[in-house]
Amino acid sequence: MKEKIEAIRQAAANALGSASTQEELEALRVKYLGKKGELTGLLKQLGSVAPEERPKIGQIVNKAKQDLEEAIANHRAVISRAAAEKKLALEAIDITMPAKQKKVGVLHPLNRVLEQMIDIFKSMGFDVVDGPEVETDHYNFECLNVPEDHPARDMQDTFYLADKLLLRTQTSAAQIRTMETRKPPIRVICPGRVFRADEVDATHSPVFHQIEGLVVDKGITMCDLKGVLEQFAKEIYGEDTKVRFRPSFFPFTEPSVEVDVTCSECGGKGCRVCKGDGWIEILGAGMVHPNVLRSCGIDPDEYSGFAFGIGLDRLTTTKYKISDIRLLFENDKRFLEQFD
Ligand code: 2NL
Repeated sequence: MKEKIEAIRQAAANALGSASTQEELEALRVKYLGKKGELTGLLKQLGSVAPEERPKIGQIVNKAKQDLEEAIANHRAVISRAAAEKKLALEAIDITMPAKQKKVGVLHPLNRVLEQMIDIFKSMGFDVVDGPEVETDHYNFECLNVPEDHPARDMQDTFYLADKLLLRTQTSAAQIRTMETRKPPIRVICPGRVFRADEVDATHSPVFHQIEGLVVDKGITMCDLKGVLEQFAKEIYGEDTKVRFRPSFFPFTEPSVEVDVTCSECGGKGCRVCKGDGWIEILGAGMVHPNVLRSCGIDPDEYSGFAFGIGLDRLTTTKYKISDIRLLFENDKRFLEQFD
């Protein structure tokens, strides 16, 4: 009997040494200590042991059971500690790793330049006004002193939706509405999309963007026009930029001017960007024609004003040296991402 106990004890100790999971431990416990377990079985055989030996043998078996229970409990603790340590090691976070950069969108180059322009004009006291893209002949042409037979009114140049209903060719109409509803002093700019039935090429698109400005008050002169536009040009192109005003013609202004700035690429010496000229045209402007003031109910003998129109697309392409206006409308991410 003693040898049997010793053999089982030895076998159990060996099995315990090679058990590495909780499941294996549990199987081991059942094998030796369960209801039908080997050590439990020994206790049942006590009857066949000589009576004087029984207490001794019983004690030895119980001791073996106790030792094994203790050993299993210890081993259980070791295994679960090892498992917890392994889990922690797997979940460890290396806080010295560089963070993943989340890609966020960037402003479209047109919006970048637009925001800059709005900031400049706001700082000079201008409000931003908005208007519909679908306009009437009345607001788009008639109020602006554009004669019935003017080529701009031709189907070739303007998108008509119906008789006397069209896609605005400039944002002036929004300013006409402003003059109808506000009393001078008026200082507004109106940015927006405009439409012309142009052939598409590197410098023309049937949809493009304009920012028009309008100032109306008592005693407004060409000096105010020059001062505001010169300040604008210097803020957009840099303090060293020179500005020149050339006589021009628009039906809605008299006198009218076109405004050039010294080429920001070559500083006025002449290069590929300015086509050797040294100057780049950036906008058209003039003193608001008395007929336009009159059509909005403003007395031209009491008030005067100046207005200007700036092509946002051309300003953007020259500022960022973009070779083709179509790039602004294709929404190719590879192009847009460059304006980070
Ligand atoms: C250009 C430049 C211009 C205006 C737009 C304007 C607006 C009102 C009254 C008078 Cl409400 N004028 N806008 C003035 C001069 C030039 O645009 O190149 N246009 C074809």
